Amino acid sequence: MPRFPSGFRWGAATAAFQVEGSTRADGRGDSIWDVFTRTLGLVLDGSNADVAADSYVRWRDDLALLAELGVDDYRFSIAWPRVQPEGAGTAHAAGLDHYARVVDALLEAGIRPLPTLYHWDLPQPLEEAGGWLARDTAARFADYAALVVDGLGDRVGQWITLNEPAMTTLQGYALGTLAPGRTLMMAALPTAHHQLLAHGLATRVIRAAGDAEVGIVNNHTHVVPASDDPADHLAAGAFDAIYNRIFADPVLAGRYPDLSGLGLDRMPGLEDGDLELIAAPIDFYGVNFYNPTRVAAASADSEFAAAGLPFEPVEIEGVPVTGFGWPVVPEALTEVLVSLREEHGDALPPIVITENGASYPDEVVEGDDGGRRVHDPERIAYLDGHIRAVHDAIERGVDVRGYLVWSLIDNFEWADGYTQRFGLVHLDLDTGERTRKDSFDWFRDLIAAQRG
Ligand code: IFM
Repeated sequence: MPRFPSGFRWGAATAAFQVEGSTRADGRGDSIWDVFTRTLGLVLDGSNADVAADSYVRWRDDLALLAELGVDDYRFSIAWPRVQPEGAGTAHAAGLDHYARVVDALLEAGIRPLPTLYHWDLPQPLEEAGGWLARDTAARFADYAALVVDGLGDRVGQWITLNEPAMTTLQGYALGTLAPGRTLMMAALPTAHHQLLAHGLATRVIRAAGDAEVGIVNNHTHVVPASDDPADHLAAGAFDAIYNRIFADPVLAGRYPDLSGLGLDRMPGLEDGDLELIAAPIDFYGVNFYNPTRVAAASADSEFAAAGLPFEPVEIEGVPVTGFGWPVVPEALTEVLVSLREEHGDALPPIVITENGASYPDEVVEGDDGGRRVHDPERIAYLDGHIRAVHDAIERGVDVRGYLVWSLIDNFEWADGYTQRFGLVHLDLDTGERTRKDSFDWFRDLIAAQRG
């Protein structure tokens, strides 16, 4: 592995709903995900996150694993329904106290807490009032952010506002494959703008409270046209707009991309002054990356054409795939990073890779010492390739400051339940037992070697 610049930060990530469990403990309210998981047939294996990795209870075990890995940063998220069970009102002390304990213990262990304020668990009462379709939800998010920053701001020096607003808009409100399970197709677009507005309002709250750093996390894919056919290029441009640019351009450049390929002349929901708020300077830009996407013009008889969409993702042939069937193409991460730099130049804030990783169907076996082991060479190869891809981007002039593996531990993979395992640590779903995978040892050794 090539050497990264000194000061480069290594870490691991999780999210509240995916690991915490204890969904009814200490007065936590329902989120859209509690309701989604209770609806028969929406989660692949019929599971829920009532226990998940039990991290609300076993957080000290997770902390011990992080310390053993030797990470600089731990990215976790704060559950909005623990802080405001009804999505409004004063801070619920028991909820905030939990995160205060976690943050204090991380700091004591020399690990920097990197909390995300919103990783998809919208309080259900807010969904019933319109969810992210309602502009008011952005204001509610700013109120919630103020409570959290007031409670933890003396100890937290870096905040992430939102995680992957694209997935909330596209899968949550357009396709219905994630909570809240709405199938509004193009009518879902106001949720993109309202989430970005929420980011802008929360950024203002964080700035007003002190000198903590702030950033947002977007999921990026490298979009490749399926052929040289101009129709495929147009389709790829439209896909790039709806997946990457609608969420990145307003934050990084204060404008929405050209939406004409999607049949729109302006972003729905946009009001005067919004873009100035959304584009307020941030201290870092979080990139989540998993795979590239090959895009063709929608064929006439496809479900995409039927839904009025001009594009259709098509298979990338001849590359390995993850357990999810996602193509493994590490160079695509370099391309995403270099393109961001080429497009935004010095206006691009330092980048942190806030998530990268892969699911594989891991199995626990008996190790040479009679203990439990998980051999996951494919995950090691995936991580190795993508970390090298980040290094290549740095060599090509991109200012990348950190890399966080998704995920510390196997967890509730949303609508796919527990069928996909992303962890460096294996989770026994019956007992909650944690077993280090080979990738855990590999990442620990990589961090140590980079420091040595
Ligand atoms: O598990 C998710 C995470 O919550 C958001 N980014 C992608 C991961 C893998 O699907």
